[in-house]
Amino acid sequence: MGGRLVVVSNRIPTEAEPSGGLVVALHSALCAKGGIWIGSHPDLSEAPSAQLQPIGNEQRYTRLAFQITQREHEEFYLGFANSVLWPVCHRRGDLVDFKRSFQNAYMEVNKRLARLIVDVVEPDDLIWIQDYHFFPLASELRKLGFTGRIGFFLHIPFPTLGDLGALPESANLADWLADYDLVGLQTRADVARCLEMFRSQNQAEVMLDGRIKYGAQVFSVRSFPIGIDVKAFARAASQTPTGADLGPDMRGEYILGVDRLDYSKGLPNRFRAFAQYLEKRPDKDRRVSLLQIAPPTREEVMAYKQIRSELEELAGRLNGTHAELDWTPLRYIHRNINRDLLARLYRGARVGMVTPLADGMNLVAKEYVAAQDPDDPGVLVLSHLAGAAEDLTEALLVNPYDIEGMSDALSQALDMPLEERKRRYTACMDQVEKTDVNVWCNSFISALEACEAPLGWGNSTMNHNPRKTLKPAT
Ligand code: ADQ
Repeated sequence: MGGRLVVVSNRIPTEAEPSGGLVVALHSALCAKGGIWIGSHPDLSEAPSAQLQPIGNEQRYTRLAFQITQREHEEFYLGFANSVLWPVCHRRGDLVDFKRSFQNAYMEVNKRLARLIVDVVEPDDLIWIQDYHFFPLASELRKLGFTGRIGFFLHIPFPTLGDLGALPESANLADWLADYDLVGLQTRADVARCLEMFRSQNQAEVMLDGRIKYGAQVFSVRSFPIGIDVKAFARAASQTPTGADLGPDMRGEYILGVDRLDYSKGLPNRFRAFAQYLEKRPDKDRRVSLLQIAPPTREEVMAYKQIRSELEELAGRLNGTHAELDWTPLRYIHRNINRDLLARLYRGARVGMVTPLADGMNLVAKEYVAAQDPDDPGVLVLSHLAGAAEDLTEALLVNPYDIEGMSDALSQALDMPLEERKRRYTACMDQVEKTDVNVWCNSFISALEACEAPLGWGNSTMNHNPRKTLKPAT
């Protein structure tokens, strides 16, 4: 089937050979199919230009950047995307900070981007839009006359009907999603919540083949669990014998947490569960430490400032209570770590602790599994509220609100016999391999290619080069 792949994401990679599982998978798909990657570039000048700007020297596909202004960064990115949509999708309606100007900026950026995109796409291109920054982008492209196939993938949880009530009426997720041909979500539970939203709408009908009819539109909602580059991660983790180059402090037993410093990641309860484990541990001579790596993000947003100071207070109290002259139980690092070192830290950790309160998938859980030594694997303690728990059922599943339960799971993981560790690791690793990042990327693209979308441009009076005659939306 013809047609180029056109990927749209909030940020565009600027390196020639980008790193990070998702970015690498999209880069490989674009190299194989040819096409365009469109995203915002943080270093472009302040005023948005009238067209997308080519960046980089990549020969196999084109990278095109758009600009957002400082005001748009505050109102579109930090505002509507990360102070409204992010908390709504992560079941934290209490943290929603809504202003009309945020929603206006969100719509303006999506409208402007749609106008820039129609100038570079062809009718049989496949457009694949990534994530919550661009929910209304298909609607804006349709208004400009594009009727080719458009897919959307949501990386974060699909909100419950109750949580959707925190959105303003004019931000109608159902209207926005119905303009896609294929809506991809992380898990089967996300699909169930999305269908529940459509079932609550009068004009929606879930058809016998599973597609949704919404007014005149027919489209599909399916789960495509995202994964990692398993081989690359396992290779990086096994390059150095466990602990050998990690410094003297890392040779003891440690529990590892790796998360962006986000309130959805459940870090305060993780610290509390570890403190409780230390209080209750049967063998007082056993010095297990917790290494928590948590680089700050979105620091301008109040809820992120608050979580940072809450954690600093908890960490200080925990170490003040439990540290000894020659032992610090909690090491808490606010930095990004080189990925090879990260892989070795995963491999050296007796326990990988991944306990978000809500998470679309959680790639750290999969990276921890992929990095283990098959002959002496560590144990993954995983929140049942992470998308990853839908398939990694042989991890030690915990409720991240139950601090005693998590503290018990830590004891169980640290004392687990080798045979049980191997059995659980093998089952988890099977799943991680089955749903790696290339499977995710290729299965989404094949499903989008298989969608029957009328090709061409909406207005039949626009014939041979309709794009030139399209009027920008007002
Ligand atoms: P995130 O919320 O960012 O992703 P996650 O899936 O765990 O969460 O991915 C984080 C990535 O950043 C991992 O690859 C991890 O190794 C890396 N990382 C974290 N801290 C790091 C550090 N200090 N140094 C280096 N690397 C670090 C969103 C959704 C998730 C979904 C992904 C992909 O919130 O639910 O799994 O997108 O769809």
